[in-house]
Amino acid sequence: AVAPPSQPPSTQKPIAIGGRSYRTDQWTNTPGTILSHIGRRLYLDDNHPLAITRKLIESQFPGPVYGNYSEKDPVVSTAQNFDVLGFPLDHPGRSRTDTYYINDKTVLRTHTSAHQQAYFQQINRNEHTRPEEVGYTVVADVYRRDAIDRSHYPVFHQMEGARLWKRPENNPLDHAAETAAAIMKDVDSIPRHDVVVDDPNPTIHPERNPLQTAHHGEEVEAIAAHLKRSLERMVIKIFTEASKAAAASSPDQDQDQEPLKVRWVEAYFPFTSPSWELEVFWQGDWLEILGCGIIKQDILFSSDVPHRIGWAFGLGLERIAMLLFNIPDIRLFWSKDPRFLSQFRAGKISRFEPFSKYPSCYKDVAFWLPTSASAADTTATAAGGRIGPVIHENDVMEIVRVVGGDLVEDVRLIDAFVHPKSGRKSLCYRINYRSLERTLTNDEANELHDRIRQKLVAEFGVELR
Ligand code: FA5
Ligand code: MG
Repeated sequence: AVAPPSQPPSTQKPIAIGGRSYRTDQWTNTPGTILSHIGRRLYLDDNHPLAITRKLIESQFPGPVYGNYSEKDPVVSTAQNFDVLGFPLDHPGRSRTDTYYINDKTVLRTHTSAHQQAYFQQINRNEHTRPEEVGYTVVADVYRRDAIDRSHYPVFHQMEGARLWKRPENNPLDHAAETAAAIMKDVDSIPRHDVVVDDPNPTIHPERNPLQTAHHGEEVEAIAAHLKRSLERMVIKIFTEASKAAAASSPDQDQDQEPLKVRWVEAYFPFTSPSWELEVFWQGDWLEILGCGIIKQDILFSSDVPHRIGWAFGLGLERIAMLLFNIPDIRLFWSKDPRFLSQFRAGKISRFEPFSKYPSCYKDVAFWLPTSASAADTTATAAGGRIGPVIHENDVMEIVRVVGGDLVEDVRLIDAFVHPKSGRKSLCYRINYRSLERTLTNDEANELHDRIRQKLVAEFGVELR
């Protein structure tokens, strides 16, 4: 199990969110700077790029089959976020270094999958009033303690989607062929596309990407086909719109745009099997757009829909919006600057024209980890890991976030070594201070940097170098 936090019991007051009060305890690690993002609901502002992106994707998952929803309240139980979905007790996602806890039983959701069970239950409740609605999309803000750079922000937005089919109630495995044939009719009704999609792996791999053999048979090939065709179609629609916008913004330039390249890769999630990720080749690199898979039957059993089978996916809205609108920095989504907001119109995909880019101000902080660090702990500090027995890289990021807020563009580990004699470990992080809206003075950056240095000493007992 995840080790309980070592800090002394918290003396914090209750936390108020959306008119409700939550007790705090030694698990609480959500700062006010994060809480202040709750309730913005950017995806509801019609002229905001996240709302435009949401609508474009929802249009690919229309009614009456799919209901399109959003979830306002980000506070969920650890049961909803983890247990129901089959996260093992030692899964790193449960750790306080990765997740914002309100208290031991309550977190800010780390993904929209926290609502899967509720939406499956809704499909069951509406079985007679809205029998065609066997799928859904849901958009929501999600929260993660993570790295700081132009594509990571502690608050971002996901869209989850799922689609279920009914199976015979008795011995569904004996009727797998019939179910598969029925599902293939739905696959055939998805409009074809002519983009070449790389999909080198078998749909099911016994070790790497197993079928849930106790519950599923050949229907899974049909469901996988439906899932993949639906998501390919959505991604192709998005990228076709993006290239149209690019062409419109520079009409006389010869479009030396590369053709769209899309590929499927095997993946792992505790709540789907088999699972896949969809990647798009964008500006020289494969970019992960979404994760998806065949829903674990145990979740359907515990969500009042035991006689159904289906797929689910989860995607990052910012990631898609950044591609669609050519938005270079994820912090911009939160900007209230009219130079940003005035560039977007409901229903229109356009190229973002950066207003002037202000200068970067790089400052390094180097420190020795506390000597209590065992000499054996010399593991290289690759990004995103535990950097000492008491410090996780995300904890360093959190100090930078709390002090520097949106004035920090990115933080990178630039040096790490172990002193050959003392065995002490030294780290150096480079912080890039840059406002999106104005030029920072060197004094301002120095002041922030000093506070970050002092906080590293006060909270982790590091020795500054
Ligand atoms: C999940 O969150 C799963 N819940 C997705 C899922 C749903 C799988 C249903 C299967 C069935 P993951 O952590 O990979 O998976 O995030 C999903 C997507 O969110 C990513 O593909 C990416 O597009 C986006 N994403 C993840 N982390 C970030 C981040 N820090 N900033 C922006 N987007 C992110
Ligand atoms: Mg992923």
